[in-house]
Amino acid sequence: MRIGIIGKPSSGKTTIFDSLTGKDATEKKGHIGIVKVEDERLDKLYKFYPESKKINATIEFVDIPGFNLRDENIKNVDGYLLVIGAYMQPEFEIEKEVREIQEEMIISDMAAIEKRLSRIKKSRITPDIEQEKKILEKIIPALENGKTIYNLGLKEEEIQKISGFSFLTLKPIFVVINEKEGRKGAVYHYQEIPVLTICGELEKEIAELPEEERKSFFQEMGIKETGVEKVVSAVYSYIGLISFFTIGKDEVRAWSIKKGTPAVKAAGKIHTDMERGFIRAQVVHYSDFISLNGSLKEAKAKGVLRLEGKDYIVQDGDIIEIRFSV
Ligand SMILES: Nc1nc2c(ncn2[C@@H]2O[C@H](COP(=O)(O)OP(=O)(O)O)[C@@H](O)[C@H]2O)c(=O)[nH]1
Ligand SMILES: [Mg+2]
Repeated sequence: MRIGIIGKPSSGKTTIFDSLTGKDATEKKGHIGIVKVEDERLDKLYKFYPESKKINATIEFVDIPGFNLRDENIKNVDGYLLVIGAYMQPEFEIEKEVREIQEEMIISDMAAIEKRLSRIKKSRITPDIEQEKKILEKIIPALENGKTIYNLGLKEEEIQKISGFSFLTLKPIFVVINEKEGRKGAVYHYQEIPVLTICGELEKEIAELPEEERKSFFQEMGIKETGVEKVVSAVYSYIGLISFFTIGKDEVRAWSIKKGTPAVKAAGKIHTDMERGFIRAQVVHYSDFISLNGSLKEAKAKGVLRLEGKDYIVQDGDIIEIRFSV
């Protein structure tokens, strides 16, 4: 999962990026930062395998300077965090700022579709191309009416079919209001788009504190949730992500996938060989595993450890082992 941070100059993109990817970022290279997704369940699973390595699920954030549609980073993300610099402008309109960005994205997607359709006109129509054409022709009127592809309610297989275009409006947008200190607590709404309020400067200071000091700082300031926690939980719920786990003596690891992902695709997330040579997924749910004190043997005896086929829809909290052969 990769989220691009966009917005006007000086809105606070880099400040927010630093606060999200500060000390906790496992890796930080220039304007890309990888952030660990905290999960208590993973910590509990790790206790059964203390010799192993604990690996959290991650979200990548990209600080995108300026909104240049030719910037490859703009396309190469799964969603956008649009920063609105409320700290410097007491009056701001979320709707206007979102619309401005969306309109540019719509124009860009529209141009890509028109280019493709005029190519298709000149080529031999195979059933595959016919199908693609149908989807593109369904998208056009929506874009013309100022709607995004994301809100069009396309089926998963239709989205798959057009994934090669990297359409900008197919990606979700989150709004972050970069608020002045002391003005926090305000609640904003904009249609169905999640709007988070973060005080960038303050969050950046927090991110720079050593771990031990952060807790007491939170208490003093009355902060319940940090900016990172807010953003990560918004990304998970709005994009519809769930986590599954793999456990063993080498590593205990959390993986994030979209709700509704079949076992064979989840396997592919771990390793392409596992998708290619998929045989079965051995599955036990986290809650069963914990209530049986981490005993896979007990889980098997109780019938909660089972073998599932490639179409099994992975559930949040499933602990999975892939049987495969290549
Ligand atoms: N007072 C205040 N200053 C901020 C805040 N966020 C950013 N700034 C300042 O505004 C300037 C531009 O911020 P920056 O994050 O670089 O904006 P970018 O151009 O969107 O990346 C910097 O000098 C920041 O220190 C904020 O919440 N409060
Ligand atoms: Mg910047």
